[in-house]
Amino acid sequence: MPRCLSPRRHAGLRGHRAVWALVLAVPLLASGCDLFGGGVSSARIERVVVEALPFEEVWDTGGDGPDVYVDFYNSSDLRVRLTPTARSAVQGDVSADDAPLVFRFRQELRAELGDTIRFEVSDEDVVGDDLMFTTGYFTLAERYGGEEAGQSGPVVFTGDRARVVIEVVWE
Ligand SMILES: [Ca+2]
Ligand SMILES: [Ca+2]
Repeated sequence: MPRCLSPRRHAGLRGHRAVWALVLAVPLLASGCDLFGGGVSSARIERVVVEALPFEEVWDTGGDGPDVYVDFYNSSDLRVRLTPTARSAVQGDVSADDAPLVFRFRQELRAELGDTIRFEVSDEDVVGDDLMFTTGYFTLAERYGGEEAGQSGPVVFTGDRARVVIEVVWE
């Protein structure tokens, strides 16, 4: 009788292969290697467009609108972690009529596809700013749709009466 692998043993080997693919992929992703085709391994964040938020809610006691700015957080880039936020300018006393609000950043923002990143939209106050919206942590790899290097496009986040678009150039 020939020596064959039992189906159970086969399944075990396939499982090992999947684990090894993961073990190899994680450091490659972290190093910014191009696993996605099109020569794309990172993205430049051009601007954030806040298309809709519940601006009419009472954000400030004075009865005027919120004073809105955007923060960028990158949890996996040591350089950025040491300087934990990149912040846009503030747009004061915003109402729904001012939307869409466009935010750019003083420093160039760039992320590898595998980096864990997050954006927050906040209302600036004298003490203790109010968080208006957060994308939560995500990776651009989760949002990459096979674009070519040099192509730009939107990464869209929605929530309760909220729509925030991160415009990136794939690199
Ligand atoms: Ca406030
Ligand atoms: Ca205000």
